Amino acid sequence: MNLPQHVHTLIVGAGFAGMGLAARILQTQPDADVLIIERGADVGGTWRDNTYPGCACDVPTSLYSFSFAPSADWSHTFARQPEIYRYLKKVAVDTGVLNRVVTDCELQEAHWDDTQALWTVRTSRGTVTADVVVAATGALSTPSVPDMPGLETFGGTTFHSATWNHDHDLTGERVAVIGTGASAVQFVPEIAPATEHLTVFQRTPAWVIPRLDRELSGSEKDLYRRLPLVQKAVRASVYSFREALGGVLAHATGLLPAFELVARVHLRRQVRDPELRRKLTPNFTIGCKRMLLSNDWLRTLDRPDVTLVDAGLAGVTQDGVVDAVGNEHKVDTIIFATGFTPTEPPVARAVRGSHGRTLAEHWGGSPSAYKGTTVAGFPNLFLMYGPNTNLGHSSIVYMLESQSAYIADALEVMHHSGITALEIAEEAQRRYNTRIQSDLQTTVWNKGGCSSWYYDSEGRNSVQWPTFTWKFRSQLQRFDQENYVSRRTSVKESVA
Ligand code: N01
Repeated sequence: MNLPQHVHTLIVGAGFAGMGLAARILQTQPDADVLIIERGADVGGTWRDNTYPGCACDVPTSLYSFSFAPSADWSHTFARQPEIYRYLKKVAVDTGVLNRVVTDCELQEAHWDDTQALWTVRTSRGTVTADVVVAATGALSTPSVPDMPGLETFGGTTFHSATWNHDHDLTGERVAVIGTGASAVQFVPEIAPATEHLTVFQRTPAWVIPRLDRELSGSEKDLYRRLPLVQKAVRASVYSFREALGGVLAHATGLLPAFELVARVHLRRQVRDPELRRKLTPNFTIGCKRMLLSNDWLRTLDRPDVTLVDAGLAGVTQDGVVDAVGNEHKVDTIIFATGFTPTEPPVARAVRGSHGRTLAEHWGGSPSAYKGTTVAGFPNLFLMYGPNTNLGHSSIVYMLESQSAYIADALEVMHHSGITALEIAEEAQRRYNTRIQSDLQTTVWNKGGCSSWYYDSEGRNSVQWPTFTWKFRSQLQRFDQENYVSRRTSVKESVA
């Protein structure tokens, strides 16, 4: 599909967020003037890009899927990456969203023209104007690679877990893995048996609990197909359990020692070496960093052909990695499992608001938004998975669907009221964020004694949602026009 000259609603990104919003809009208005631009060659977002061995969802799939597109085909309670990618491609076809996607089309720059109340969007496939832009680019889409001295001199192979090099055979190689987060715990057990030696560099140990995963039987799948209400009930029960967990992490941190006990027993069962157990025991409250789910990560680290280095990193030589105590670990390949840049999303550097500054300049390293969705100074711009919408316990798809409902409602309000420009009032955004930051103070994410990617360069937690997810949904179920400054023609009228 080619890029038109103008579109009413331009969505950037065809992952869970962008596809979900487009599907929601098309459900009620099949002729809606909505288009998605996608930098990749296909829909699927993070589930298209992350193809590392063992890649799977660490939230039960009954909840980590669209509420409007249940599937009875999942192989396990925690679905694997290939089937989630297949699912998204199928949803794109079934909902008609695929016909609205321009692939291989990367957003390069977008600026707001206040006089015309219009976004001009420059992409790798030409320029398009839009009344409304939605940034659905994902918080965990741009790989972060640490700036390690000497990395450019390394003679072997390097890649990031999110851009796995499938052409490179790790069999019989000495491999270094940097990082011990949610991605590493999934692929390290998969590659360890093939490598000659695996050296895992850990900066901070994480609490790990068992993944209660199981294969879904044929009769279960049949039941879901014949009685969709049963599957709905399962989804509701998983949701309720996750909400209860969220309640503990946010409001009842006194109960967390019970979870810590589970993690300690898991560690004791899987690792025989007491010194290794010591290295793997965190010194912060469980839940402060994302709890990791794995049945084989800890056991893998106990293998004789796997070494855990917790001394920190000093740099890279031509044929190895040097740790902070000066030992050189000779390796053929370095795999970075070092996560992403959620508090510095590249889209923020590309989008320029009414004052001529980019979102990144406006944020100054500390993102904030109203309801994680709109930002003062950036009319007719909506963010999905924006600041303070991330979860440590439940499905981001639930949050994204809440945002979809809010944005779709905003578009309807604009249409019916003849509004050409809509912008959150600065005071409403400020009040909202004061409350979010205050609510975060009592949560494990803020007081659990860890450092995490939830904190931005200003030391502010601009990533986590601080409480139950139903509260987010109830705040976003209706577009609250009264908190916005809206313009119908060229005269700005404050309705705040
Ligand atoms: O990244 P991470 P990830 N030197 O940020 C270490 C989601 N996800 O790709 O803990 C040395 O969790 C860093 O150390 P430390 C999920 O939300 C979802 O694993 O910061 N080490 C850490 O160990 C997850 O949280 C699914 O001290 C460095 C690791 O690298 C998010 O993606 C599946 C370093 C990074 O861990 C990211 O996961 C997988 C440095 N300079 C992932 N910089 C689902 O199933 C970083 N590290 C939905």
